[in-house]
Amino acid sequence: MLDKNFLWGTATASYQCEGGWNEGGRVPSLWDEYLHKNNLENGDNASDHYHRYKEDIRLMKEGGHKAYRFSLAWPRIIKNREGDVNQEGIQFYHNIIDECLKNGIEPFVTLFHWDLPQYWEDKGGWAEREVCDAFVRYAQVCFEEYGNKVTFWSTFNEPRYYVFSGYKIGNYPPGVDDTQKTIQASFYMMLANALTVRLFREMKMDGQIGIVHSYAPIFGVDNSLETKIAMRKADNYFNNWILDTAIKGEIPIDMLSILNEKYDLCFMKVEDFEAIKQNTVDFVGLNYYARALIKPYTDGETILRINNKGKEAKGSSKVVVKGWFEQVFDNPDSTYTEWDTEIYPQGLYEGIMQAYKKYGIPIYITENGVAFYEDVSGEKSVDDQGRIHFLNAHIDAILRAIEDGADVLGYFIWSTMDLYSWKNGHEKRYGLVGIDFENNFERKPKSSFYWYKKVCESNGATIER
Ligand code: GCO
Repeated sequence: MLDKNFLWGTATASYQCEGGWNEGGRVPSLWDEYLHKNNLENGDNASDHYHRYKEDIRLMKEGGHKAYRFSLAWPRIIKNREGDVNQEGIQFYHNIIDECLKNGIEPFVTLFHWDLPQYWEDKGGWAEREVCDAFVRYAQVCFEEYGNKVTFWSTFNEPRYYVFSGYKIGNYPPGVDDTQKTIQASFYMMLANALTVRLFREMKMDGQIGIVHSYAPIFGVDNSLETKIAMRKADNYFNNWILDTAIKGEIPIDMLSILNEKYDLCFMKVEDFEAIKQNTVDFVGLNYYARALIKPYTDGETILRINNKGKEAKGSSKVVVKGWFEQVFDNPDSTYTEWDTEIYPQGLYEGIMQAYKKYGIPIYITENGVAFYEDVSGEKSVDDQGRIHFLNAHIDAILRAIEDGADVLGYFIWSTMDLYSWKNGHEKRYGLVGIDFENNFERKPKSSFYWYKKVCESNGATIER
């Protein structure tokens, strides 16, 4: 039997759901700047959660949810590099947290889900130590304000994804391919994680602090030695760099020595390593969409982003990171979502078992879900049986892992409602609740919403096994 305190919930991120981008004293984030400048579809209004959070939280309650994972927007809370606080922004999150508590929903708060204030991006963003220190000051404001109401804190959402997309692959802002900066940004985020954990302990906060990682459990195409070596390198790149560092306080040494051959690591100070060693997290949040299937990369090989239908892949899960590492190989025998993510629930079971054996700390599955193209404009609600099937299989994988001894304490579906998807606009719909973006942001629960309500209310007993 699942523990009665298991946290069933859903998740969002501030930039992807709030809108109100220039309201309430919010200053621009790097995403506002980048999307506006490049004339790309943006999250100016997103899901209009800024104005409709009460309705959204009421729906969560109606849906039987026990927790809500969301992020605080740094650009709403801190006005400038001097650290001046924006009271209106502070109040907005008090309102959200209070509304959750009033409705019996546990707030599960992320401090950073990618919306760095543009005033820090102007100073070089996460590749600079100054930003790392500024983050800790921002965290302190949040702890002081919300500390007596919030039990679950996460420092970062998916640092690996943010850093590599922005600094190496270049498909997210700042949109460059610069390995030296990639290393600096990764390091400073992990240092900021440790310094924030230290602050949390020093302030004697009544709660727990963790980190949320985009987890890609590693599988090999065969059992050869070459593949095993490739898998280890890929694991360092995909997972260990974040997980070993945050949970064990150790940056993978084989990765550092490879990087040291070509790049300048002198910016890493002895006291940084000490801080990382001494300040590790209480829990880990794993976001699971798909595994990484690895085949060794031969230098000079042409890398194609091809999906199983022979077309160019849209999904970022198949983007190859040449150099750091090996290739993520599309498995032609697998099934894929409409957005080209491989569907592989067994990877979640195996990933949890591996992570639990290796780290032994409590795990929350902080994101899991599937995107479809859906038409929500009609009178009838969307009958998303494909999503129900997907979620059922993944929750089953989690329940099996728990039965086999893993300490998984909560599960959050991505996403609460349809959102703005980074660079994919509003077409990529993950929500249990549909949003008619064209029609006054009307909220329209899909079949999966009612299905999940039963799962939450029965504490998982309605999952088909
Ligand atoms: C998307 C992505 C995101 C992420 C989330 C990561 O399509 O935009 O899938 O929604 O899942 O922001 O934490």
